[in-house]
Amino acid sequence: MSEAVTVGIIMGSRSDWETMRHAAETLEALGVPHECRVVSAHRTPQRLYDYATGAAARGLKVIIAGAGGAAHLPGMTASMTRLPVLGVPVESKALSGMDSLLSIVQMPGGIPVGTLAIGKPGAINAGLMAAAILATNDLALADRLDAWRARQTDAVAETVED
Ligand code: RP5
Repeated sequence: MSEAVTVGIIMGSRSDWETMRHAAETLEALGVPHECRVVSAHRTPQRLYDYATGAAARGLKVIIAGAGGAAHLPGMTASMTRLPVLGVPVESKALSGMDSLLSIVQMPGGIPVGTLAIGKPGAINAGLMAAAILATNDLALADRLDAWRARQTDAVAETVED
C-alpha cells in the first residue's frame, strides 16, 4: 500500500511548474508523499473551492501554494482550510515577483499564509518547511530532515581553491 499523501502542492498555472517543481523535488528527496495540481483562483474558482474545502478531510496536513502576479491563490486557499498554507511568490515577468510577494505576504490579521522567498529558493524552502511541520509528529522524517541538513553542511567547502 502506498503512503498517504500529506502535502498538496498547488499552483495558479502550468507556467508556475518550473518554479514549483523545486518544492516537489525537495519533498521527494525527503520521502514526503505529495501531490501537485494546477488550481487557479481566477480561472478555476470552483476547483479552488473544492480543493481547499476538501483538503483536510482527504488527509492533507500542509498545502504549498505558488502563484504569480495578482497572487490570490495562497490567501484564498488559507481562507477555506485550517491547514497551514505556505505561499510561494512566483517570479512574474512584469514586476520580477514583487507583485506576487506583496499579494501573498500582506494578509490581513486572521488568515495567515506563511510566505517564502520569490522563486526557486522559496519553493525549496516551502518543501523544507512543510517537511519540518510534519517532522514535529514523525520521528523518521525528522531523522531524514536532519540528515538532509547535515549533507548540505558537509557540502560547503571552507576554502575557495578548486
Ligand atoms: C497566475 O498568473 C499564475 O500563478 C501565473 O504565475 C500567472 C501567469 O499565468 P499564465 O498566464 O502563464 O497562465 O495566476
